Amino acid sequence: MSKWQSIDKVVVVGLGITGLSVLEHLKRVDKPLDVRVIDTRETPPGADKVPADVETHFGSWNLDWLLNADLVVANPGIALATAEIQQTLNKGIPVVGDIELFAWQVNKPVIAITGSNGKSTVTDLMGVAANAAGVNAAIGGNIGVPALDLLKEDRDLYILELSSFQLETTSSLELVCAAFLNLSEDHMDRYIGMDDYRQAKLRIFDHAKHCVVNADDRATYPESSQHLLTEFSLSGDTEFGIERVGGNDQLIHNGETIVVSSELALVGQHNVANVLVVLALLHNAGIDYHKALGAIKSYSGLTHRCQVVADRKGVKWVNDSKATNVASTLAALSGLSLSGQLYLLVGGVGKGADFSDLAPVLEPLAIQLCCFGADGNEFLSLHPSAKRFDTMEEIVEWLSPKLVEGDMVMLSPACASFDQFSNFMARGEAFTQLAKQYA
Ligand code: UMA
Ligand code: ADP
Repeated sequence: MSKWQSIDKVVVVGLGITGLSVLEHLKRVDKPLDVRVIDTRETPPGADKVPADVETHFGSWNLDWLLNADLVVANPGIALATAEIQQTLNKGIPVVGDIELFAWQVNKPVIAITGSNGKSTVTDLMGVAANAAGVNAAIGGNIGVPALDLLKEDRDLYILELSSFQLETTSSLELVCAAFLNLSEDHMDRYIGMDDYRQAKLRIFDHAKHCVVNADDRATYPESSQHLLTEFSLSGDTEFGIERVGGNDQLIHNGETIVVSSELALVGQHNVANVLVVLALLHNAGIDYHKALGAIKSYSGLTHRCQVVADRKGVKWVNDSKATNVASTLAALSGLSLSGQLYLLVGGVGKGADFSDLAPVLEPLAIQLCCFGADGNEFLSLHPSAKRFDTMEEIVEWLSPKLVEGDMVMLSPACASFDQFSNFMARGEAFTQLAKQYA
């Protein structure tokens, strides 16, 4: 029986690229629906693209519309705990997200990836690897392409990056395999604590045939013992793991060396873990990873993740704008070896995080900590060098005359960007422009 049988009135909450993809999808459902859109923003992104026959309510909630709907489809930026959404749920009206609508429609295998860090890298590399192995695969979800848009083209495999926000409103997504990469503090302005955040992420395993979990981070394991687990680790003896030989990591599957870390264009231990996950996902999806090894080795990563954007006069400028939490900044600092000084740019929207884990890692480094943005003050006590600025422009203007060969200027802010930029890409591009101007 079609999920749509008893649904006539649909209210979409939140526009943006998700809301627009939902509106398009609802047009493709094979029954006429009465569709309305609420967005609490006065001029939400995408407002000019709403079809003329869809009624809109912008700038506030419309409880009357919500409480008279048969189905509410919420943007991932809307927390289920929001009072108006709670009232809707209390009346027995289902509230789902775009990923749930995707689950209702999709008829091809789906792989999904969640975790606090590394989701986009693993998702993108999975897409590259699956296609290299001859599978017609598409990637989407939190990575920036709404999942429903993927269904406009016929593919043999869908690979989704899923945020905890998206998983909160997803309950029937069947997966050939799912990976939970790691768990570290993030989005503490949305969740009531780490367990609440973890439980949202664990929903990825609810209908997954194979579960790829991180043996170095037990928080990634499902609570029920009924799941088929595939473990990966950078330290233990697991199905997918590493053996250190002469300073090089050999990436191992069941004792067999698949690839050596020095052959990978990706750098850093965290990326070795990401590649292990990709190998595990390919294997569990029945895709021969040997056919993808060339593509995996030459994959150099996404922009805005530890990306060298200028390298002049012996000074490297590194854009790690996607480091929006403490663990990702720690990953960027891990194993960093410099002959000169590190100018580290941190700050933005802290999302209620505790930044103190950075202090012991910063302590032994030759570092100048440059703090900016809304929550820049939160970093001032982490290192004696910490200095407060308002903007990245001010920082770069101040530091550029001091740079000497061997130094590095790195934006790895441990914060979201919304105080000063529309998103992390805009922040990374602004940094790249400054690097090009001052390098
Ligand atoms: N909002 C309102 N009122 C509304 C609706 C939304 O104030 O009525 C606010 C939300 O609180 C939120 C923002 O608007 O701050 C989100 O809306 P948006 O228009 O930016 O959303 P989309 O463009 O549809 O983007 C969403 C995801 N955004 C969020 O989850 C916040 C994108 O992830 C995702 O790529 C896209 O769908 C496609 O799936 C972004 C993100 O920041 C990259 N994700 C978080 C992260 O990675 O940490 C989870
Ligand atoms: P996400 O989509 O989960 O935000 P990304 O792949 O976009 O993940 O990377 C976000 C940030 O985290 C970047 O700064 C990147 O260098 C860092 N990172 C990538 N993979 C990992 C990992 N496995 N563990 C910790 N940090 C990581």
